[in-house]
Amino acid sequence: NILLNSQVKPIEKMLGRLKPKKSFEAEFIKDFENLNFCKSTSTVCIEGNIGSGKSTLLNHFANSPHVEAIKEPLDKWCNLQGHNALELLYKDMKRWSFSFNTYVQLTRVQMHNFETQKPIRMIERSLHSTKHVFMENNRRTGILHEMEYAILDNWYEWLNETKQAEVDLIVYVRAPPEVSYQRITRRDRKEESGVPYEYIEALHELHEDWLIKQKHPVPCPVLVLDASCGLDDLKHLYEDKRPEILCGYH
Ligand code: UDP
Ligand code: D5M
Ligand code: MG
Repeated sequence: NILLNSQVKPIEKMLGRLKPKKSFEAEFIKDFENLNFCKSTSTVCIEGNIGSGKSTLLNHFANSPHVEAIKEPLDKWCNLQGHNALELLYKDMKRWSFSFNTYVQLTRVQMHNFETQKPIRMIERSLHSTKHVFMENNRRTGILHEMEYAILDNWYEWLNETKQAEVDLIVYVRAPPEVSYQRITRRDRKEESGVPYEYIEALHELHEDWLIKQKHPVPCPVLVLDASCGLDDLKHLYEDKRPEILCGYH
């Protein structure tokens, strides 16, 4: 019999609550837990600096029948009931960082919990990089007031504890800040026209602190990909690493 994901979750919850009194009940629960269809979708999260090549990687795997590819919801951030939140943020970070990051946290949780029947849910960034990279940068530079940071942090902790931001694998698309900056300049996104190099450098160091030096909690294994090469070499690299990136699926 085939169970849909939406049916498995409530059954798993119900099983968690059952206290086996008789041995056949215990056996049933063990067998049920061992069945493959109990395994829910794995979340693979693509992390990396602005312009490092995250969307390029996501697009590369988007056609796989095993992958539900979920891009960063830039459209939502750039049109929030007629307001361009991303543009406002870059114009005046001190004024808009708190509200922008509050909205980003909401949209991140929506990405983490996107319903799919496919075995891989591939998402561009996560609730964890919002905290360890962007919020951390804004905390250090004083862009976020201590109290604003505390509110966002309280949300992060609660969302994390209640398992609303689970990740099974992080793929770190790692590029030198000079390369990311060059790509940002070349792609010429209107909202990013005034982004200074120093910001990209700072975000690079924060990614390194988190995913390489592991100074902050990392929620799962990390696969590091060197994305400093050209697009053709990058595509070969993705193909070489396909089994690892897709957690064994081809
Ligand atoms: N790009 C590139 N070489 C690469 C990866 C990306 O020239 O190895 C280009 C890509 O075509 C895009 C820009 O760099 O125009 C930024 O890439 P992407 O949107 O994937 O980056 P993201 O901001 O999503 O990390
Ligand atoms: O990311 C898309 C754009 O969104 C890029 O300009 C960075 C910005 N972004 C994403 N998350 C945040 C947070 N939390 N704070 C500030 N800015 C953010 P890209 O890397 O180009 O795909
Ligand atoms: Mg992108």
